[in-house]
Amino acid sequence: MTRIRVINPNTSQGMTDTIGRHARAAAAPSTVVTATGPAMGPESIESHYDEALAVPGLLAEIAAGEAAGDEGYVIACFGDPGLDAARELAAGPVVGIAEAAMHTAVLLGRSFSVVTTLPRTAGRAWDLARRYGFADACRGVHACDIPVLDLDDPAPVTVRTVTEACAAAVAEDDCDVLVLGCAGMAPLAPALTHATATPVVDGVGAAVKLVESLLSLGLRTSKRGEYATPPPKKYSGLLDGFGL
Ligand code: 2AL
Repeated sequence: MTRIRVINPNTSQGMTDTIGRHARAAAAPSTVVTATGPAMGPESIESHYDEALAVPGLLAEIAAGEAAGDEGYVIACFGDPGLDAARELAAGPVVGIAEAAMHTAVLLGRSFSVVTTLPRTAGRAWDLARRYGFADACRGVHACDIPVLDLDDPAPVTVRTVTEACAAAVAEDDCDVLVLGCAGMAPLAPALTHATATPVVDGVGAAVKLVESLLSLGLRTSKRGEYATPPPKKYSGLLDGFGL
């Protein structure tokens, strides 16, 4: 049995439930998926401000997972918020959905485009493509202009808008693969694959499978250097209790 904690870093319970269902569908029968969300933070993450303030709650969920015996973690938000800090805190592997989706996409084709939510999130997607070494493979980042919470139990018009954005990305960029830029889009992946005749990678499923793979290979985050446990110190004010 493998225990994976899938953390939705925003506080939308509906989105946590959707992510949990999707993660369990992707997971092996022997994997126990715990889908959680933070007790504090923004209800959706669609700005740098949201992202920064989502990280303390996310790290508290990593700490809770360590206490509960979880062996690996998925950060289920496309900005991969707090990824480096989470790797410092957790003993087991931590994978973000953007890095999982982008790494998976380049195994399926020579190029990919990202379809994301609001236009203001496109810069972060580009930053991550560069960080992970995919600046050449990433042909474009296309925003649907849909707020994150509209993707939870989406209306038909929302599904239509995402489908049109995916079709436009393929037509304009001539990309081989599409990457979904929000955890809330995960349930749409099969229909979008069909509609665009293009592989559509959802990062939630990809990250669950990557964490399972790393664990089954006996691989863990290196604790030799930058991802070693941070030095103990006092944290104060609202962050009282975060000191290690
Ligand atoms: C996201 C996501 O995956 N979850 C969230 O709150 N915001 N991504 C995005 N591009 O807006």
